[in-house]
Order: sequence, then C-alpha cells, then structure tokens
Amino acid sequence: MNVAILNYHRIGGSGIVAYEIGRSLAEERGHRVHFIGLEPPFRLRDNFLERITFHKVEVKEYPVFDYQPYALALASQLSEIILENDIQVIHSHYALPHAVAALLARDISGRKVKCVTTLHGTDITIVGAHPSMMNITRYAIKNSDLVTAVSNSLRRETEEKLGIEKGKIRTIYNFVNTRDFNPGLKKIELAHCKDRTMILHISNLRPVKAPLDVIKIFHGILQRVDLNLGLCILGEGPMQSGMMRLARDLEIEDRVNFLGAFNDLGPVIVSSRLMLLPSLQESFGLVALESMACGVPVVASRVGGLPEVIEDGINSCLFESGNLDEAIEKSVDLLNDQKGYLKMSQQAVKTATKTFSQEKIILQYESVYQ
Ligand code: GMT
Repeated sequence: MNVAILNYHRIGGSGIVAYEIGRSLAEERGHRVHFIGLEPPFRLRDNFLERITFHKVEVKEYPVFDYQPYALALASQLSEIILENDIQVIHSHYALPHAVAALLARDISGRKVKCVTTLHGTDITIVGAHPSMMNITRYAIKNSDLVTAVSNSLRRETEEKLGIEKGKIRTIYNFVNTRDFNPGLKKIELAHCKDRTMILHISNLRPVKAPLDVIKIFHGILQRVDLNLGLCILGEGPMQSGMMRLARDLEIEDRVNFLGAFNDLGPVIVSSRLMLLPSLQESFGLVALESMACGVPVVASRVGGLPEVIEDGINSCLFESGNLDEAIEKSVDLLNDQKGYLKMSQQAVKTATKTFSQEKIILQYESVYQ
C-alpha cells in the first residue's frame, strides 16, 4: 500500500506514534510510506530507511500574509503527492490542520484516496473544544473515512464535546517500541545525578503537565525518604523558569536538574527509579508507557487515558489529580519497599510488552487501512 502520513515534527507523543507507525509499515510490513511536513519526524532525522520518503512542505512568505498559510500549502502539495505516488491512504495525526488538509487534498486530486485520522488529545481537549475551532474539528472527524482515538477516554470525550455519533471513532491504543524501551538498556550516569537515586519527569513543561507539582511532589518525597535523591527534568517548555524559581524557593535547586530535550530517552529512563506524571489532562500518556516498558514505575494522576494504561498499585500508581499528599505518600511507599517495587516494576514491563506491544497495535492500523 502507498500511505501518506501527516504529523507534527516537534518532539511529542503524536509525532512519535506517527513515526513509529510509518517505520513499522515500511520496514516490517513492506508498505511505501510518505511523511509530509515542515520537517522530517524527529526520530527519522538520524535514520535513512528504505521505502520511506520525506516531502518537505514549502510555505510561501509574503508580506500580505500575517500568518503563513501552512494548511493550504500542505493541502496543495499533498494533492500532487497523491497523484505522483498513487497514494491510497492518508493518515493524519492530530485533527487540525492535518485532517482538514487531507480532505482538501483529496478533493483537489480527484482521487478516491481514503482519509484516516488519529486523535491524540490536545487536538480535541484544548484546540478542538475551543469555540473558534469546534466546527472545523467536527467537520474533519465527520468527513474522515475512519477516525481513531488513542484511548477510550479520548474517544468518549470527543463524542461528548463535539457531538460525534457513537461508532464513528474507534479506539486504537498507543504502543511502545521495546527495542528502544526495555529494562535491559545500558544505564548512564548523568553528571549532575552522580551517586543519587534519580526521579524523572519528561514533558513539554506546559501548564497541562502541572510541572510545578513535579517540584512540589519531589520536595515532599525528600522530606520523608532517607535516600540521596535527585530530580531530572527532560523536555523544554514555557514553565521551566517557574519550576526553577520554585526549586530555589524550596531550597532544593541543587537536586533538580534540567536536561533539556532528548531524543534517546530509554537510557535515561532505565537509570531512574521513578517517573512523576501529575498532568491535569492526558489522553494516553505515552511517556508513562515508555517508562513502564523500561521497568520504571510511574506515579501519575488519575486523568484521561492514564487509568487505561496504569493499574493502580499493580503496575504503577495513580493519585487523584491535585492531591499531592497522595502522590507523595505513594512515591515514598514505593521507594521504601524494595520487594514491592520489584514486583511492580516487573508487572509494568509485562503490561507494556503484552497489552501495548507495537507489533499488535500496528496490525490494528493495517487492518484500518485495508
Ligand atoms: O502532551 C502533549 O501536550 C503533546 C501531545 C502530542 O501531540 O504529542 O500529546 C498527546 O498525544 C500523545 C500521543 O498520543 C498522548 O500520549 C498524550 O497523552 C497527549 N497529551 C495530552 O492529552 C495532554
């Protein structure tokens, strides 16, 4: 099959899922995959893979435009790619603008190419639910041939918020690539965390990830655990300076390390003891799954799709959103109970490899395309 994939190239879950689907389809299932965007997906940059082509979208700069019309340029160039490469399926990750651009490109091309859209979360909960974007998001969903959501929670929320009929959206869970995320990866020693037990947080440090709560939870754990702990933050985002300020105010700045954006997360995760994810909203929480695949339990808020991935007390821990005392207590219990920790770590790997294995989920996408 000839498949076009549209996704955001910046580091983030939706880009990872899009890239891994394309890579598996090309490398393992023999399909021809075309990624189209402003930049190649970030994981593609270091790899040259057979049967994968990247098409760069050119956006015309012109003084009349206050904003460059990326979606229109994408639709126009995609319509040519459809004809030149006999594209049969366009898979859009993130409703806006990708699914809309795909529908427009199909119209322009005059071909009966099928449009599959995968909803990732913020495209519905934040962007799509905003009155300024609601109608066009609903249009994209209704006119796609098939729509998938990365969790039941996101599927239900989309049905409710946008008034989509039941049955239109199918849940296909995210998955993890166990070659890059497994407990056998070589541990690394980060200079700042030498001799310390590392607690980790990975995100884009936006308000939805509640990054200040990460600092507060870490501070609470420090008061109650007799371990030399360090906190590592991976990722970049607008709340980094606020986090630094809070760490200074709480006098723990020497224990908090900001490592910036990383591509190869696996070695950092396996070198850590615990992952904190206190998000206010999370349609799936790919980073939780990646951590679990490495055998590192997660302490996460009970929001969105996280309870579909995490079985509280079995493969990781959940706390009520905003209840930081509960988050601290569960983290402390886990750090103090070696036997319980080991059991949970093994169970986390089992969940990641059995329920959310890449091989299994890719077959679901392939059958969607067929
Ligand atoms: O979390 C973000 O802000 C980034 C966003 C993205 O587009 O990558 O993440 C969303 O999609 C991921 C992949 O499906 C999910 O694992 C994340 O839970 C989801 N984020 C939110 O729902 C906040």
